[in-house]
Amino acid sequence: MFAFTLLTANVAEVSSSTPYDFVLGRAEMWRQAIKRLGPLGAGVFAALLAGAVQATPVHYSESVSGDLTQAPSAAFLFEVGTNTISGTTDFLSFIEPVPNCHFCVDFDSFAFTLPTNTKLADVSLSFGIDTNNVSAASSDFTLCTVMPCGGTALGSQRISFLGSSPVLVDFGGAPPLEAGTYTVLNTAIGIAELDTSHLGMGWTADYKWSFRVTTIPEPSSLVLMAIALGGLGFVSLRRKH
Ligand SMILES: [Ca+2]
Repeated sequence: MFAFTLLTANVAEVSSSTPYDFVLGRAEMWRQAIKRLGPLGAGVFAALLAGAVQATPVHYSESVSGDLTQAPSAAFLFEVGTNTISGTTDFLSFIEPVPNCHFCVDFDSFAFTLPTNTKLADVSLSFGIDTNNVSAASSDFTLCTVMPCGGTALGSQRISFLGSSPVLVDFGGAPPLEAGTYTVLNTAIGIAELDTSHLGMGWTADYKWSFRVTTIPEPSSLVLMAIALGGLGFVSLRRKH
């Protein structure tokens, strides 16, 4: 955008049939296109430029890329848009020991980074659950600024998987969050057994986290955009005179 402005500012000094003329021709083509779009033309143009350089949000699925661990080992670099983390969590209790599993638990923790000039606008969790002989099924999630969370919790929230889905997760009012690295720690999972003599009681929940990340306009970006739009106006005035 900035280079484009410098070129248009030299319009009166450049004679025809130079390499500059080709670039200026393209600039004039864009100016005319924006003019035809009307007052919103400049905004549309800026949005198209921003979209052209925007990266793709994260979409992580345990079924494709592997199980997340209780001690957070996965770290995701989020991008502007809705980033999703999906998987399965469970608490299965067996009164009679079965091979490799008397109390089977699956905690899922992870870390994420918000790039510079972005913020985490909101977080939601959707889920579905299968239960067997339980009256309660829940998980506690804690938001921290470092891994694995020692003494730096920003907030926590208990999610009942027997409640309605999705849930807006605010971790005790922590979001919106500025750029940085954070951890979502699955700190505990709960169960209430209806009948302790029952074999294979417990619950299994499929879940999907949705992290909506938005852009924070940089003051310098706003200045550059104003200069660029001023350049477009400069070209227009020179053409008229
Ligand atoms: Ca899992």
